[in-house]
Amino acid sequence: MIDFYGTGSPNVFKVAIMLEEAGLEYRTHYVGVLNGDNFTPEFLALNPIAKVPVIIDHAGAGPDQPIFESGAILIYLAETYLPELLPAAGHDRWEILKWLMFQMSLVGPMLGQVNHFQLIPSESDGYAAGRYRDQATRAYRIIDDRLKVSRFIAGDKYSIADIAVHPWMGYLKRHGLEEQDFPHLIAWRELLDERAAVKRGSAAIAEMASKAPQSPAATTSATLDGFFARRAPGPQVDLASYAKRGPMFTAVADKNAKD
Ligand SMILES: N[C@@H](CCC(=O)N[C@@H](CS)C(=O)NCC(=O)O)C(=O)O
Repeated sequence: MIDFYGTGSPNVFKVAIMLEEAGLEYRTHYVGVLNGDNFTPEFLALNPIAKVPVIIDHAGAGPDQPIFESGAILIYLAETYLPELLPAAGHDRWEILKWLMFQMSLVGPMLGQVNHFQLIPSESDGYAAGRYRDQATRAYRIIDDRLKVSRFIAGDKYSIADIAVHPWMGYLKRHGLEEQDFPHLIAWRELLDERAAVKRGSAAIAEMASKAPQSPAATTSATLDGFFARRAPGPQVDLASYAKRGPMFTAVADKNAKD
């Protein structure tokens, strides 16, 4: 049995897909990151960085070694349960790890910051917002170019690199880009959307997302300052306008809303 801590977000979605691909038994624990539940002593004991996802694999690493950071979780689960998604050695392993690191270092952080700047009034910081938008566009372009010459992200086989990148690609339209300009990315995204494990993982994430505060009023400015790790109060967050772009923090629901 695996305890799986998360919320409705792309980094958590990666882990849900992987657990489903491996056919593992797991129970989900919703962590209300918008309300600071990730800063409780209990949660900090699992992850001192105060972020989801986290897993505890009672049959493997055990409760003494919770695993955090979605890339590390994917590596752990592949090596422990599904080595075809990350071979133990050789050419394919390094292709997969290179592209996984690209996702962890560029795709997640840059697209995540675009999400952040979409939450506050656009005039709050034009230079920073523009820079993140440019870097995110660069990441989307790299992925489309890669998928023009490669069936999957790391080569001709589905791997944990695909699982890491896919959940973030639901934001493309919301980030102001046109799907028709990224045809290879969209074709690959649709191929992955059809996988049974992705559908089941998506349902698990939708269930976690449904526990998030439904009304902006349920989240206070002070907790959002905490969520954004602001040292001083920042621009007022406009959750209502953000919500109008589609359901919050769920790449999956974004896509469903679009369909
Ligand atoms: N690099 C981390 C990022 C995880 C992350 O940013 N998680 C967000 C939810 S999407 C979170 O827990 N944010 C709460 C916070 O930063 O306080 C990973 O890939 O696991």
